[in-house]
Amino acid sequence: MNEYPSPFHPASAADYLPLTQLRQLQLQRLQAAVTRSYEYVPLFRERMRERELTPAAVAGLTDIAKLPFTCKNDLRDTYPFGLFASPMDEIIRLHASSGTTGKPIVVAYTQQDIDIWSQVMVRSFAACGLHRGDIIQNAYGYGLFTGGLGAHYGAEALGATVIPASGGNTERQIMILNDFAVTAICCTPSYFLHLIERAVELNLKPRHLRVGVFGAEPWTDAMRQRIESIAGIQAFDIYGLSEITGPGVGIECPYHRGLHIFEDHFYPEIIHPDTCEVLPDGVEGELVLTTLSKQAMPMIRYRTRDMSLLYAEPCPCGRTIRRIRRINRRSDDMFIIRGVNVFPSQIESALLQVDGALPHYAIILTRDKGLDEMEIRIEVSSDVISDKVRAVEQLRTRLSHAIEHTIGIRSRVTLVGPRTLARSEGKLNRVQDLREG
Ligand code: DLL
Repeated sequence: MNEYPSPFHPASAADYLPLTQLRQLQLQRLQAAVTRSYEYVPLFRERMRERELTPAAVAGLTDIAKLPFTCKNDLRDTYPFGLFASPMDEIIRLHASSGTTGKPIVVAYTQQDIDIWSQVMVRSFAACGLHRGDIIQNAYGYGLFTGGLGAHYGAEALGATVIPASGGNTERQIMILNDFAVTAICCTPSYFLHLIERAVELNLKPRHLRVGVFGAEPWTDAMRQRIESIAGIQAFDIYGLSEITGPGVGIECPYHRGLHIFEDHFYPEIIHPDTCEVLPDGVEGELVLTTLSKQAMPMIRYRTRDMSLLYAEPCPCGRTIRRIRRINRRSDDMFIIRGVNVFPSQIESALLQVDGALPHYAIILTRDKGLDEMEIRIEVSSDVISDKVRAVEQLRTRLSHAIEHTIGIRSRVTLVGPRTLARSEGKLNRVQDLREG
């Protein structure tokens, strides 16, 4: 028996707008977003001028196809604040995420941006059946990563009790889950699997837990079944990315037939990753998102590199906002380890800073007791090999520190002799992902 009122939250009304009203709202917001970017973001204005376009070109929603794309490298090239569309004294928060080389990319929020982010998180939690009275353990990392604070503010705005556990320290997480009668948990799916397997081992399976809100990395239906059967909970897939806002761009509803995108704020398109042509519903391609209400850093046609498709048919839950298929791969070589996004080019830029390493390396991803492990095999030059063992050890330590400094997490570094790693004429796949699920 549910002792609390119906999980419907007033903020969720926007999930069910009549389509004509939704499209009208999207068009108005798109026009405002394009005007704002044109006025305040030089890079966007230049690209519009190259195409001989002004904001007046957007007379209908389909005109979005005329607009230039934005990509991660644009954030790198304008690092740190070059794409901001608000003066610094209106920006109340910065977050950061992995860039493709040594520096991260920076994202910014005004008070209104934070409020809208909280609202989409409220709608996300409500779609998972959570409400006032729920006790939510937030095990996403707090810090520059958007997962921690994004879920935190959303849980508070929902009226739930939030426990800012942050990531790591598995035994303490298990103690809190049990002692605080936690009803919902937010974390990456791979971390939850590790957590629940440890809890079962310790005979401490949480008794009150009924919902998991899992995202920030790809996971499969097989993984969902495993999580649900071990933990006895309902597991929901939540999607988002820093450039667009953070978690809460999209979420599953109880039907689990894809992720509803909160498209009154984030307008989705699917394009062919090579030709960039817009693809029809039902056809797989790269997800492109436009922020319709963001002030501090509007993103027009941001290429997420996440591969998905838009479902044409309405969802039985009655929400009118469209759904995308769960994301299971990307159109670039980024991979996610322990919730952290990593580009092989970041590893390359780290090891090139250290003398004695050759730019030949392989990344091997495995999973041990549910936790991601990363080994990086790096070729060393023959002068180092002929030196003493101590010199080799010093090189290994320097490389390991350089990589950790760049991507923020530790890896096992193995040094291998010259010409032992695979070479390729074309694009070499440096990552061997041996993790299951
Ligand atoms: O991962 C935001 C987030 C936090 C989402 C907590 C969900 C929960 P970034 O660090 O910028 O932001 O990484 C964004 O992570 O482009 C996807 O490749 C991947 N990703 C995020 N959610 C999912 C998901 C956060 N549910 C990048 N399924 C995205 C698959 C996901 N991939």
